[in-house]
Amino acid sequence: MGLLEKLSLWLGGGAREVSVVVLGLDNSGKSSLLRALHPPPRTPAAEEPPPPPTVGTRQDHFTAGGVSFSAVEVGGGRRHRALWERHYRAADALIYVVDAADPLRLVVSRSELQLVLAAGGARRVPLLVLANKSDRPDALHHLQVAQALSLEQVQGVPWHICAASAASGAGLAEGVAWLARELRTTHASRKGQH
Ligand SMILES: Nc1nc2c(ncn2[C@@H]2O[C@H](COP(=O)(O)OP(=O)(O)O)[C@@H](O)[C@H]2O)c(=O)[nH]1
Ligand SMILES: [Mg+2]
Repeated sequence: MGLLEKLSLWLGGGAREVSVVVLGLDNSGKSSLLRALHPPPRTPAAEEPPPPPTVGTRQDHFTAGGVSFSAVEVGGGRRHRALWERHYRAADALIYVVDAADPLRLVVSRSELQLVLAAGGARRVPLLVLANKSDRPDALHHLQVAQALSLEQVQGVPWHICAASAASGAGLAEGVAWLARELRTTHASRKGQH
């Protein structure tokens, strides 16, 4: 069973549409992450040739087990911002992918994340940060990534960071399980308001 189908089960089954937007700088591993999550179960990404670099605003979209998944690149400069803003505003959750083995770009990644969160305005959707490429020996510890991104200053948004590897699949189940718990809570409290 793919992780997204599991997510759907964790959410209580049914045909619930959960839209998860995946953002992050170019080369952080968004396409690889989607490939790792994409059903049916695939061979580990490490055994396949790497996905071609995403040019401009290529968008991945698929639905699995009632979970609708879409990815939009943040990279490629500010000119694409309107596009990811639109997707973020419509999303139920955000996965923000960071290349933990690229410390020089963490500052850029932090300011992009801050822009994304600011664009969300009053909408407060769960934020899962994946410190990706944790399989690489030069990868920073996920707590160092959290510090570099100033995650402790993120307010009003439930967030979680975990070490992950889109190449091996490590850490993805933990991250997706956290997301599912948060989404369940959000849905439950929304229902409670009606
Ligand atoms: N070692 C390692 N390499 C990764 C991982 N995830 C992605 N990559 C590599 O990083 C590069 C960029 O990945 P890609 O998914 O295209 O990034 P995107 O631009 O964010 O979509 C590719 O060469 C991938 O094979 C990972 O978890 N570990
Ligand atoms: Mg890509």
